[in-house]
Amino acid sequence: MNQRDLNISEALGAYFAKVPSYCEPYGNGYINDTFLVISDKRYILQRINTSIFTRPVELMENILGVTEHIRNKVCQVGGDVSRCTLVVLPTIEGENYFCDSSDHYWRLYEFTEGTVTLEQVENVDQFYKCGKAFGYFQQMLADYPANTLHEPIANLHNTPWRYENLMRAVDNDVCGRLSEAMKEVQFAKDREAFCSILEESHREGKLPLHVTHNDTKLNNILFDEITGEPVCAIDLDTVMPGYAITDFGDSIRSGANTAGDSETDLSKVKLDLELFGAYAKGFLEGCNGSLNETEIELLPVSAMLITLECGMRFLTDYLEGDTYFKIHYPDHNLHRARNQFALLQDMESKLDQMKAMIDDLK
Ligand code: ADP
Ligand code: GN1
Ligand code: MG
Repeated sequence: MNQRDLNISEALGAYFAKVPSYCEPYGNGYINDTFLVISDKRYILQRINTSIFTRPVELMENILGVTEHIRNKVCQVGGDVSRCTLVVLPTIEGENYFCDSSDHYWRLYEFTEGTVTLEQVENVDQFYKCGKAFGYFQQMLADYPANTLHEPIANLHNTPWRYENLMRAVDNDVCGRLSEAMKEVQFAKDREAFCSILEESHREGKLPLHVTHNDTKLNNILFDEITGEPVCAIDLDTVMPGYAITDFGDSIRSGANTAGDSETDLSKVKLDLELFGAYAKGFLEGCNGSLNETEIELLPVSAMLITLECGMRFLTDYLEGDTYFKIHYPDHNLHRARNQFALLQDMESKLDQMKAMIDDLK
């Protein structure tokens, strides 16, 4: 039995008095190690990626607080409490997580039965529903005491900080890769002032902090397998205070690109305006009035900003030797950066159309 198996056995032993009949890798998440466990019923067992989430105990505190809050809210309105959010299960000893002998942290969730996740949208309506679910998630947490939340990853969506980080990587050029990326670095430099657009609005008091999800990809929504209706938002590791519209922007960046984020034929990389409009409609309905005038106005800009930010993160990682994002070949991060910048360029050319669509939804 290898070390990995040994740790799984240890984790299973912490949660189950009798060894479960089944435990296999599950899902397509990129961050944590996820397993489907079958014993008396189905469970999701996860090993938290502590190289990214360095304070797992604080992270679990966030998840417990937020899920309890959502359950209370749904209970108040007589909704389906069993599937409205993740359910953290205790170890035999009553702890909310398990730390194994190799210092790996584990947690066990109820398996949310009768649900599916989607890696790509099959139709526009699914993206509308995804927007509605992430908007609703924010609405339910609108009165959560945000100052009690820990920050699991510092500066995750601090775009000016991401820009500075890129410039540091350019100056250091530790891998000697800068000559391959001059055009992309210039692309980011040309947009330096744009990086601060949300921070400036925040300083002017127009952009409030909300409790946000911060990883608003389509596959972090569970859909009912029969009705196709959204059931809940999962993957709550990055929940922390942030700008509401950053969640909107990251969904558009990841879900409304006409190609995948590793596509190297950049002529295929475009913003799908129909998907943009559908998501915006769903998100605004889900938020149900919790966004102010400035936030609504900045929705298109937030999609552009998060796309620029993500491109800069890929580019930084390329220059620093691929230490953060998993890569499948040596230039993968450079190609991802080019892809994001191509998407941004297309968004820039469609800004007026995006704004008109948002105006129509007001
Ligand atoms: P990652 O952070 O690695 O993306 P996730 O928490 O998103 O990990 O989990 C990975 C996948 O596991 C999800 O996309 C989903 O398919 C499945 N999953 C996670 N939690 C549950 C759950 N409670 N019920 C059913 N499926 C789940
Ligand atoms: C990371 O691994 P994945 O795709 O779930 C990253 C996101 C980026 C995304 C880009 C915690 O998420 O912020 O947008 O890659 N998550 C973290 O593909 O850094
Ligand atoms: Mg996920």
